Amino acid sequence: MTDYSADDYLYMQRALRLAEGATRRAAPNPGVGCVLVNHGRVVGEGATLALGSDHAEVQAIKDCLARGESPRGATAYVTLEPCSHHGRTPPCAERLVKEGVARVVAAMVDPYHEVSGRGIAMLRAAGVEASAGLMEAQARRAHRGFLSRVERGRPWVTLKAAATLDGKTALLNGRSKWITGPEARMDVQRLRAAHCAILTGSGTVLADDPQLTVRELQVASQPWRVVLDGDLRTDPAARVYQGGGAWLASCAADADRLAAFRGRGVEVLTLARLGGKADLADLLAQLAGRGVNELMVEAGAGLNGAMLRAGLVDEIVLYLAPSLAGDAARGLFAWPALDDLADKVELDVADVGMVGRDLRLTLRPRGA
Ligand code: AOF
Ligand code: ZN
Repeated sequence: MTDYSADDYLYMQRALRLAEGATRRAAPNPGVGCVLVNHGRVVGEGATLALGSDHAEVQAIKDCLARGESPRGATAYVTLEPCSHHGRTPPCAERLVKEGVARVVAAMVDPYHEVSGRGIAMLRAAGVEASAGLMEAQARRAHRGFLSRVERGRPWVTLKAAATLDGKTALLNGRSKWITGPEARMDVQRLRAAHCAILTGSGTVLADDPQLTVRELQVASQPWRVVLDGDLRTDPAARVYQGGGAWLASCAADADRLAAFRGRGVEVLTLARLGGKADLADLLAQLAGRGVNELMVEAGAGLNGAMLRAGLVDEIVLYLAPSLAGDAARGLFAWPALDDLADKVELDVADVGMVGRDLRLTLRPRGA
């Protein structure tokens, strides 16, 4: 166990903040943060750029040199173990050695099979004092999407829902617009912008014809939009399929109908069936295979319920409007009636706050 100083924590905290800002642009790579400290001063910092471009360590070194500072003898704080492999870029561990960095403090070991401890070993072999484990829990949070994809073979899944205080999302006639206020809707835009892909179901596309794009914020690229439509009930002219970046996930094999989607630039993912329904685990595995680290689910009660019951939801962000819609309205999560309250789904509240006039709860399925 390495002993870390109060300063070590402070600099790692700074690296973690850099990491959080880089997550989306770096995907499917982890958005790593790196801070270089020499003689008690920050002399360089950086975060991972887009895929194929510089890793965080190289950015921090370039920043250091651009400031006219020296990385020689410095300590590098990185939120993930420096890589040891020749991937799209040369190994960061090698570069740190070459620049004369004396000490490397990593928040965690990189679970990616090409690295997994070799970066630290490479540094030590070259005489650099290297350790991993400072603020690991925070780093696991910052890199949750990458870690989920590498360790579990599926994206980190955040399910977003908006409901009245009595848990209703729509009237029985399907009307569901404007449950929450403008601030909550803006918050949802920010949430979308932080995700690699947005998943919805055929029911939502048929009922609401949503676009599922980021519109109120500037983004370098739109998240992919994924529609789960097992039986091909949606129309290729639906808004979600327009403008590129849309994927259709279906079990259907109707070549003509699928060709109509492909003709509009929609990519088709063919899913296995499980108990007559599209296999959600297969869907998530395929999304991971396409580099989706973080997936946001914005769907109706059917898909919400199925995802939750399948144990495929990591976090729920629930906006609750201070209004009531009454018993005869649609709920958030559909599944068969329970006979025993012991079968209820238990959640833990991770965070609660207000957005405008609405409540926002962040919830974690217990045991997830
Ligand atoms: C680092 N620093 O900032 C990041 C790392 O094939 P490449 O070159 O794009 O490398 C991808 C792998 O490198 C990725 O899967 C992960 O294991 C690691 N990411 N490593 O030293 C960084 N983003
Ligand atoms: Zn690297």
